[in-house]
Amino acid sequence: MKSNNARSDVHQDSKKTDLSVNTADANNKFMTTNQGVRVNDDNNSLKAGDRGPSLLEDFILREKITHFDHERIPERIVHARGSAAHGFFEVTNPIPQFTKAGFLQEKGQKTPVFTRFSTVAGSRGSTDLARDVRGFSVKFYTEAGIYDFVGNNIPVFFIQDASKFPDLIHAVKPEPHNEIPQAASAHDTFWDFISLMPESMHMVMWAMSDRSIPRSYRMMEGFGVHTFRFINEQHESHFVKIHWKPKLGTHAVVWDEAQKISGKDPDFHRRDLWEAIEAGHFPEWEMGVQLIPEADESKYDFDLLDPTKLIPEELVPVTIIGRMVLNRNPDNFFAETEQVAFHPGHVVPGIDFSNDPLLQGRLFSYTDTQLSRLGSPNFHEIPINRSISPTHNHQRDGHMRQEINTGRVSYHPNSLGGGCPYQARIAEGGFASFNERIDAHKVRQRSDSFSDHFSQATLFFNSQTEVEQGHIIKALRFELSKVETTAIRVRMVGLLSQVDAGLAEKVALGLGLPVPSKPESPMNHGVGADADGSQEPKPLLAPQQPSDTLGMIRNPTVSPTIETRKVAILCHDGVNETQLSAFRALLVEKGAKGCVIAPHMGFVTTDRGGAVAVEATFLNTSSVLFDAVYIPGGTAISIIAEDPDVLDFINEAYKHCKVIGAEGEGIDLLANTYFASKTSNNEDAGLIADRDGQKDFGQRFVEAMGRHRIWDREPKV
Ligand code: HDD
Repeated sequence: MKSNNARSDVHQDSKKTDLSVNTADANNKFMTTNQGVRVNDDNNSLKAGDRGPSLLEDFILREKITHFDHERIPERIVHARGSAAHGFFEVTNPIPQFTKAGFLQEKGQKTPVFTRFSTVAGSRGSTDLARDVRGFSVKFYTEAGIYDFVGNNIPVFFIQDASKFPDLIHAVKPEPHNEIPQAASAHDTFWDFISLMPESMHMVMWAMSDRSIPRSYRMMEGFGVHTFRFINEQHESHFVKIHWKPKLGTHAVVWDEAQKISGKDPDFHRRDLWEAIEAGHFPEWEMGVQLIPEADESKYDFDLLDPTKLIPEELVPVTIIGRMVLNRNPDNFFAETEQVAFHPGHVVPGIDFSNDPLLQGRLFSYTDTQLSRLGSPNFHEIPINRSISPTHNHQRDGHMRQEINTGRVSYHPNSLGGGCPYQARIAEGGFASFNERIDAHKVRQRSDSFSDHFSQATLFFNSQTEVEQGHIIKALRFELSKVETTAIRVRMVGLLSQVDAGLAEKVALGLGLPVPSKPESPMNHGVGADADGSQEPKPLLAPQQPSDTLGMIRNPTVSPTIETRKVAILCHDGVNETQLSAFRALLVEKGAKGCVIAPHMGFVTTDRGGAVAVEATFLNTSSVLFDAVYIPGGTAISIIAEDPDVLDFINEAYKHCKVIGAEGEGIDLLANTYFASKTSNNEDAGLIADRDGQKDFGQRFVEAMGRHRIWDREPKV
């Protein structure tokens, strides 16, 4: 599958061309029925007299209503809420020595992709800002067939064996008797399950960190979670973990903000992704791999097959091999984002599976779920799922079959069809599974090498800054305080004491509980009762050095850019036009976006008699939807100085540790806010106040905003 650059560029658009066969544009066209008959009156059903009953004969009405009645399909059992975009993957550093995957062979080679991000627990209409894991799925339309990456924004998982997945999801979903709460893990059944599953503790640490409340889909890492295999031309295998690193850095909001965004704009992440792409700010990630030779399978003190463990980047560095750019929004949400069907079992030659028991179960689940969700084994024919490389086999018929197979042969081997379609030799691109030797007893058992449930949870906690640790503690206090059954809270504090004594103490304090001297054994509740009864967690791993890559504040992917970030510009009639214009020009120069907010829509007049278009009002927006706030001067600032909505706006920005810039009389607006006594930079690094028109105001604002949040302020709020 070699390709030169010219051919690659054609290939990059090949999925777009493929989809164009199915796109429909009604511009300048007549309205018709689904049978192609032109409709003369779409407003009145056929009746016996203008006041009489409707007639069964009205095929136009019957067709329209029948179709409407069947518009919904079952939502995904998990990851129901999501958003997606088209784009391409480009190889920047080919690694043919490790994989023969055709789409990874040449520098500059491009492959079309369709990428969907999601939350896990909520329904299709739930808020984007739930505290939850985010799905990160990429469909690669390669010349050798579809490759699906189906990962998350967290590198480990709650459970080690697929047989527990239905239990995990039943526990986190709204409780079955009253369907409460929606898109939230803060309830009894979730924590009941978790408190009996010590293997979940590593993932619990991630889920309670700010990773589970991202600022944007564009600012999340992605992880394949499982160890997969790369297979090269010599049929040699390397274990591989796949990572995505966002160009804009990994960033989060704070929990109070997340909850408020859920009310102000539950589509916050969906809108952010859509608007960024529409504005030409194409989201971008680097793809990296951690490669482990087959011979090193047992080198580490954790098991590569255990999905509750990660490989610290200090042990095996991440090698960047390509980049993904999302540059086109879908034309139709249902046809593309809703109907796209991912499957970790969709692999191409050069990529293969490991024996991770979670992955092995997933290999069954994803086709099965599409059958009930999309209703037919022909879901691969839906345009968004269709491979751009030709498909030929003897699978036939079924609901909604699109392909018209010619000839009389639908079996193999055959002589009547000349033996077609042919099987491909490996050299011809035929897929051959890695010939791993397996010599074992058939058992329902978990390897002892899976039994250390706490060491990496501790590693994660120790790798966080004090601010981030504080957020984990608060998140656990929040979640567990919503749990009504005291015994569950006690069990959880017991488990946390195995991660870190200080963590357990602080969470317990918030819950008004003592820390138990010994965690309760899940075996008291029938967990771990296997043949030898030995599923108690065992520490296996040597203590590990904290790693900056596990946190967000010190994470090497953190970037000081303010590109695509949103700044609220608080305006009023009489606003200082010179300051406002200079500031807006600065934002444009830095690739950021300003939004003029005023007491009313329409226009505000400037001090020089100009007019500035207003984009939002203090009534219809909120500071939680912005990354920073700017207040230009203007002698009439008192117009908004007493407005509680304006004061709330500034106070919330303060509370969420955002940068606030104020010039001239704009500074006076701070008098009634938490900033009241802090109008000099020395007192708050996030307050950029300039009464005298100093030249470096813009530069200082951009630098401060590039820090994302002013965490030094947090202890005060
Ligand atoms: Fe899953 C969807 C990611 C474990 C069963 N999963 C789904 C999606 C993502 C993941 C991102 C949404 C795909 C989309 O956008 O359409 N799932 C994961 C990860 C896992 C994981 C990273 C652990 C490492 N999943 C997992 C297990 C099972 C499933 C163990 C079942 C045994 N997942 C499903 C599913 C879904 C799904 C029921 C629902 C909708 C779909 O597949 O297409 O089959």
